Amino acid sequence: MKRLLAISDIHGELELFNELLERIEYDAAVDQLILLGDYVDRGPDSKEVLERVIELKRQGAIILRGNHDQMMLEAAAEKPCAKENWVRNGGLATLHSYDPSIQNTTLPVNGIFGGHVEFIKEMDYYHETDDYIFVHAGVQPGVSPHETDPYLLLWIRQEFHTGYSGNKTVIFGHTPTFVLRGTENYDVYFGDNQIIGIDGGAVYGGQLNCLELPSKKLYSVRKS
Ligand SMILES: [Mn+2]
Repeated sequence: MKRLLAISDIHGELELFNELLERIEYDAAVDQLILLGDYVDRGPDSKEVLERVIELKRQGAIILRGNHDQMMLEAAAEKPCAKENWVRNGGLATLHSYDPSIQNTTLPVNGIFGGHVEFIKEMDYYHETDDYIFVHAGVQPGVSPHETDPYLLLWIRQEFHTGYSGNKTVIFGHTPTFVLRGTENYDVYFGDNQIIGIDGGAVYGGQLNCLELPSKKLYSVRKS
């Protein structure tokens, strides 16, 4: 059986991401890699992570959208307040990965991302199989992902974490597992309501996790 390999919230941490792909011995010919979004912001190498992700998509990986990817998209589209909102959420680190000379006060955005904005626009909000739903933040309890406001798929937290009771297991990132637990534990979180949180808070000094399915085997890397 094909291995499903889920990774989330890379946040510009290219070195950790590459290290994790090596650790899991990812082979595009036999494995299905699913990335759950938030490739950019806060970490040092957002541009390079997106370049890597583009390459992985070409080889067959499923690439989902996160709220940070969405914020970058909206900033690039010059939506009102979008740049300020993005910068408040770690977007300046992403801008610096494209152009180290960018100052907080000027924020030129248009045109510096090359094809990356178009690439983000192609990202799906969720991926559903017979057994699983893969999504960045979660789903609205009682509502199919197809009928859910995409904003919630990118941003939902508590309502999903405590309220989900569907049959399919939901694999998600967005809320770091140490927050889900309320303890300093960055491992993958298995809720008793069929939810599995995999964001190990790598960019906050935690770890980058990979969940292998259906085996539920776990892998993780952290900064040395
Ligand atoms: Mn997120």
